[in-house]
Amino acid sequence: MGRLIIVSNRLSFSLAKDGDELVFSPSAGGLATALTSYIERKRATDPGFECLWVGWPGASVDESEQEDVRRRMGAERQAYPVFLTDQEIEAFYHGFSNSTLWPLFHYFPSYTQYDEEQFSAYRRANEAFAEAVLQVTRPGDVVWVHDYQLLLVPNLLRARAPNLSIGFFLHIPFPSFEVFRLLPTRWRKEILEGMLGADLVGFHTHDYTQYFLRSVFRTLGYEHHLGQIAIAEEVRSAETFPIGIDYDRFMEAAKSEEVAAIRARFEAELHGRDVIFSVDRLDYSKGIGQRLRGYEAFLEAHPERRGQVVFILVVVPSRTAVERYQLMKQELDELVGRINGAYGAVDWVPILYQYRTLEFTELVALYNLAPVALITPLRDGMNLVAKEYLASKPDGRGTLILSEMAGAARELGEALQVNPNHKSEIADALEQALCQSPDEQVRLVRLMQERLRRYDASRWATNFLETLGRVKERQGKLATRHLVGDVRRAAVRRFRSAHRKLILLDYDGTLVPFAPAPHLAVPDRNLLDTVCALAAHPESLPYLISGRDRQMLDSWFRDVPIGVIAEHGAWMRTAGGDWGLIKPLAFEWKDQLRPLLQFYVDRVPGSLLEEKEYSLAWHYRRADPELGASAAKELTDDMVNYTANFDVQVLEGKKVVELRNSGINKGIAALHCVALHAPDLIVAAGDDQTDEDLFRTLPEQSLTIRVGTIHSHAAYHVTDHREMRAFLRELTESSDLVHS
Ligand code: GDG
Repeated sequence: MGRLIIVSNRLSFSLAKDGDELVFSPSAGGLATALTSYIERKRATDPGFECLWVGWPGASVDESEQEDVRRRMGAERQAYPVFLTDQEIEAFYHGFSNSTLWPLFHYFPSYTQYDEEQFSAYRRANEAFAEAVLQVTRPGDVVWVHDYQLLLVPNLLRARAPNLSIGFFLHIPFPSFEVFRLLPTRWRKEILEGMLGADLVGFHTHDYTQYFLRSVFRTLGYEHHLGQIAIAEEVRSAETFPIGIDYDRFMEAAKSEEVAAIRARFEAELHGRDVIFSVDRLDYSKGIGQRLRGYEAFLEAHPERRGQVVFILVVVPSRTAVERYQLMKQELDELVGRINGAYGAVDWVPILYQYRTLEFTELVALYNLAPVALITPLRDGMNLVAKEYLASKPDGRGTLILSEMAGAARELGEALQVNPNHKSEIADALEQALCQSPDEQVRLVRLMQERLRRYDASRWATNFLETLGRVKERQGKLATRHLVGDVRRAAVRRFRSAHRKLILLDYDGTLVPFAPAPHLAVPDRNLLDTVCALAAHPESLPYLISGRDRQMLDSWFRDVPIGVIAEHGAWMRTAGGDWGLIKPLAFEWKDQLRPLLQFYVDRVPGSLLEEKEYSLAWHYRRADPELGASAAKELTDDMVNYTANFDVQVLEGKKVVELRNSGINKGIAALHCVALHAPDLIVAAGDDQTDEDLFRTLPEQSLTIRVGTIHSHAAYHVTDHREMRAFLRELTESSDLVHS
């Protein structure tokens, strides 16, 4: 592999001025630590591994000094700077990133600003990052972009370097569509398109991935199949990769003498009191106020615990330039003062509050000594503090109280999980934690530790990058060849030299163009002649394989010697034979779901309900395009939920949403035909998702043709139905070209 180019807003270090000297100091934070531990391990085990980190150095640099900084960063830190002015940082970072995206994605819509100027600044800053990446990338490099400050970067890169391997990871939650849609439509589209410029988009939890896929569908109309999104000419992927920590680093530090000494120093001040510990950046998403009220409720409900416990509350200064954060600091100071004033005594302060950054060893010492960690964010992408607490317990003793709103809650099921908004739940959990037996503590902590040890930060990065490699490979496989020139002549030759030929042809979009209503797509003379010629060709067995009902197909092709598969593979008849069901099917579900579809017919003028024996289809070809498209997305979304308990699947086709029994599809029907006729060559053609089932199922050496798009499981593509018909005619015509 080429080099790994990491792109994030902040680098793994910050630049600061020490007098006239520029100095580098390490910057904390989950992203930087996780990636640094991956890079270090990789460098130690793979001598060929090369990595370059592109990002903002954390301070504005005078133009006169930029060249020098760039050179030093390259030589000393394998990093490449993106220089931003103070004004740019204000509008891009404090502005759109932290006053729009951060609050909204953490479910604080009332704190969200909608400022067009800031969005423009965000776009410009993203362009600057993309430009910097393009300056340093070489062919074969892999680019991995991180987090909410750089959502537009993947697509900006894609536009300029179409073949680049690009990954994107979001470290904060992706909100549900109801919240995401609060962004103006244009921003929403640009953001999703921005992210989809990446070949692989990663999230911490399955929910975030699903919310993203749903927002993509509802906003841009791209469907997905198990997280794979087919957009015009490409397939992108969205998957879940929960971030881990550098487990060994915490475990080793916790066992070190240095940490033991700090711990002893702290303990001497605590007089044997039970410590409840928390550490967060000062942020409204962390629920610090609610947590303190929960602690207050605990002291109120358990007077016997007063004087016996102490809450060490560490709050790390953050985003101090944003007004909302300054306000929060005041509120927090007041709340701590009030609780300490109300419950404290001459020899006991209930909350030991520190507003500062801790040294790493101090942090581990506190994790290690605290019998209880109270980690209760209102929302958190993952939350590494919860994981670090567990990794700092060599003896397995301790209890983690964790908010169910943190991404980490998905992996840490053995923790005491609480709703962070509910103070009595926090109070009860505190009491429960203090009563938990040592054996039970060890049992639960060991289970979680084992998971954290195996799935650590390095493993997280490795998984992501390996998946990105696979996505790229799969894209290569899905690129089809245009059925023209030599490729086409070779295909015709294969057809002519085969003995028994099965030909499976989709109808709408493949042999005829789409008509305003289903019954209007009547086959013309030219098509009927083409099909008859195929049927007359020696040892050729043409079949229509369509989602349409059998009556309509019969009425059009009654006099043509051709087999027909109807309703996506529910029914089948051979040429001149009788109809039979491919497998027994139920249809009672239709009565229950029909009224829901009817509701959409009433709501969207011009749309109509088509009823077939084993399926229901809502067509909106004649409806207002925008209303139709947005209602179709809503309907599909609704139906996926409604049909969870039925044996029914929901399919979005071209201007149609269709419900049909699961377990039938064109692929399964095709296998029946193959078993029946034992052909030595299969030709199959189709134009939409339902035909992909067919292409996926047929043997690899089949001659499969997708109409209209180049990314498909088919081997070849043609542009439209005309090109398709011309190819079919060529199969049966005698032409010297073919034999040449
Ligand atoms: C984003 C997402 C997601 C904190 N105080 C001190 C200190 N820290 C370190 C901790 C931990 C990290 O900072 C904070 O962890 P978070 O999980 O909150 O990570 P962030 O980078 O802030 O946030 C978050 C994360 O990305 C990773 O994807 O989990 O949900 O918001 O590592 O140890 N370290 C030291 N002193 C401190 O005072 N030394």
